[in-house]
Amino acid sequence: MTTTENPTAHDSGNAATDKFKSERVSADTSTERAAAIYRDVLDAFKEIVHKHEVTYDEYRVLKQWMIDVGEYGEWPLWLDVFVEHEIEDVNYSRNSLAGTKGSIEGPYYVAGSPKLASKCTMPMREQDAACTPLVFSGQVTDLEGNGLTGATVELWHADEEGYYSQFAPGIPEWNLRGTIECDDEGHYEITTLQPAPYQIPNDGPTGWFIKSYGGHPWRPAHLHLMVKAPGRLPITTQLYFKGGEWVETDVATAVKPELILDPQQGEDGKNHVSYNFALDPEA
Ligand code: MBD
Ligand code: FE
Repeated sequence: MTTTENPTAHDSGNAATDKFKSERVSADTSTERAAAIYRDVLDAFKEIVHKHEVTYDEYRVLKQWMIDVGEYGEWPLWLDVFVEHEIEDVNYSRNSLAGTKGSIEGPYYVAGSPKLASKCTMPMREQDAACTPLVFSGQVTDLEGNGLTGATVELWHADEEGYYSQFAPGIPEWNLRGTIECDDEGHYEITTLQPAPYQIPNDGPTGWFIKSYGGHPWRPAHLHLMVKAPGRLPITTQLYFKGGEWVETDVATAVKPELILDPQQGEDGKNHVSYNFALDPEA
């Protein structure tokens, strides 16, 4: 089934799972806290099972589906699409933070992308360069709008077909991924391509899950960003495009009104947009 021309959910799922597994994670959760969370999770299950009078057939389908999600390597995908936005909300969108809003990381971030100058073009192939160029400029600042020295902007996004490098075969390793080193005042000017709406891999169990409730697998066109500066709280976020398809009904529930760009076509035929990132001080 697997061909190089048509990457499958199995390919991208397993690549995301392998990447995730390569770093062992841990959390310093106390026994008391674990007990409280465990009780609430099981209470929620109990309420749902009783409310809907879940049948044995449905229970067995759940078991089978969970096994399938694991075998397709789709836990990073499914969790980041359906759960991560709530985790992000609780942890980064608190009232005490005043800087640029965050959004979910998703399953396709890779640390260590090539360093690029403050004025740069993203690593891309000829076929990417044939798309409408997007010139994305701005400044990384503190909460008062002062430029920050030593800031970096990590950018990653899908190609025109909706594939991310390292998660689909046949794409150069760092295609459309880069770590932009801003100038001494936090400025950057990045030329990339205008991304297209994005269909999450849906020929596997996550796709089956979405079909089972009559949903759609689309995310609006988006850029992924991680912005850092010394002494500042880093942010992970995404930017979207005004009026774009699926902006109102993102399958991953990750759009925020503050994160929508409105690029304008310049006389050079390229789309141009400016966006600044304000970073909160480190806690
Ligand atoms: C993506 O590109 C993405 O951004 C998310 C959140 C989930 C799946 C694929
Ligand atoms: Fe994405």
